[in-house]
Amino acid sequence: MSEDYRNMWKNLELDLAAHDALLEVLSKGYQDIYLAQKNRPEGMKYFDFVMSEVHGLRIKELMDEKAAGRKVIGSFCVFVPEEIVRAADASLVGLCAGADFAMEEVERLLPRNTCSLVKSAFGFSLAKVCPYMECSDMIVGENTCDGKKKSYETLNDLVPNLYVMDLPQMKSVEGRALLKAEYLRFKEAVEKLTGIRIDADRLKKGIEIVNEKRKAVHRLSLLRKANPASISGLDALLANQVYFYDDPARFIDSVNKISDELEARVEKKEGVAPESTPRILISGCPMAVPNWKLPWIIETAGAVIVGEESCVGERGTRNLTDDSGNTLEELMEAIVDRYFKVDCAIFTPNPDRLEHIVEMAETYRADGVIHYGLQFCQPYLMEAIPVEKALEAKNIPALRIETDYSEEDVGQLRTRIEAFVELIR
Ligand code: BJ8
Repeated sequence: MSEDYRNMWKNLELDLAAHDALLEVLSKGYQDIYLAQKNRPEGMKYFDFVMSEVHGLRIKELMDEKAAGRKVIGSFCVFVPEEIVRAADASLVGLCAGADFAMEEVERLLPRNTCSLVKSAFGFSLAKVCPYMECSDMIVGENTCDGKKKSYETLNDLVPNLYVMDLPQMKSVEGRALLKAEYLRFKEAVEKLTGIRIDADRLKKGIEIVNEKRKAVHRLSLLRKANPASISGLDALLANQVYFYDDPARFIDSVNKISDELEARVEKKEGVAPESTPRILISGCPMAVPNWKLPWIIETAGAVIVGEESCVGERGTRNLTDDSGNTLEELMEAIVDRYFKVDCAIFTPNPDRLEHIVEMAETYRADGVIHYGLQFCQPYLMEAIPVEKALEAKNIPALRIETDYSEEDVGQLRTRIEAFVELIR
């Protein structure tokens, strides 16, 4: 690791020893899970590089942007409108974390029965190991599930630059009005932070950047309809994870390059697994880096993942924002319309999600759906039951998994998943 990076981490006040330990685990996990795969597209080399530099080069780029007067905003949820952030020449980075860290300290602040995603973000903050968190000029929390909502009261003491967004829980007229009011308040907060007034031209540009990112991942996703599958679910998940960190222009270019390669593979009927391989759709809670446990088990149990109904996946990127408006008001309305369609399980009722899961299973020709719920995540665990029923009604086999970030249940999960894969084979 270069001395420059160590100095950069020191300046960000990271705990260098703990950070070294994290990087070691990350690199080992990446080698064992990602680099052990066979038949990977050449284009994945870019994502391997991104991962090898995820706390290095990318942080340096963000620090350079900050030195040039631009701001970095961190977020935990796909409801934070990136269009508004980009309109103010700022960068949005995802802060959700996918590994247990400093759990003893975390459990002094949060009940043990809090979901891993929330605990992990606290662990990364308490242990001072996340350079994204430390370099963020503003961190946006949001009132979604109870775990997040209440934990931000405590996070407020650890992160002085926390901004909390109030989100609706129902898709009603009042719910939409709340979302609009909150997005207008967020726009003002971003303007204050950056010193940039967001006008229609800037917002149009912001929408264009984010739509291009979405279009690139849509192109990659649609290529996954083909049989044999041209890319593994692990690799496609990685692209979806990198979506939250990378420089937008470089990300779009890299995803399009890999899609060119996949197109050629599809034409030649070349795949990462034989045509007879059972195809799985994953649905449920988001999977942040380096939470690769479940996809790794599925794909080493003889199946291939062909889609992710998740915020780190299609739920997060499904719709484009209409950029045809010419006034600030019209463009803000379009942003509200776009995000109001996100079918997170914190909404009640949430019938759109059930429809989308069935639609995705059909589009990607999945033989079965594995629903992934994090332990103690009430919204997704509760919704797993109607999801299973909706799939049953369409004769699509489903398996409900409840897990966390630990390694303890790997054997048990493997047994259940192997049995499911045999069933749908
Ligand atoms: S839009 S899914 S990113 S809230 S796993 S913390 S729900 S207890 S992450 Fe999410 Fe936004 Fe919704 Fe998406 Fe709570 Fe469940 Fe934990 Fe969760």
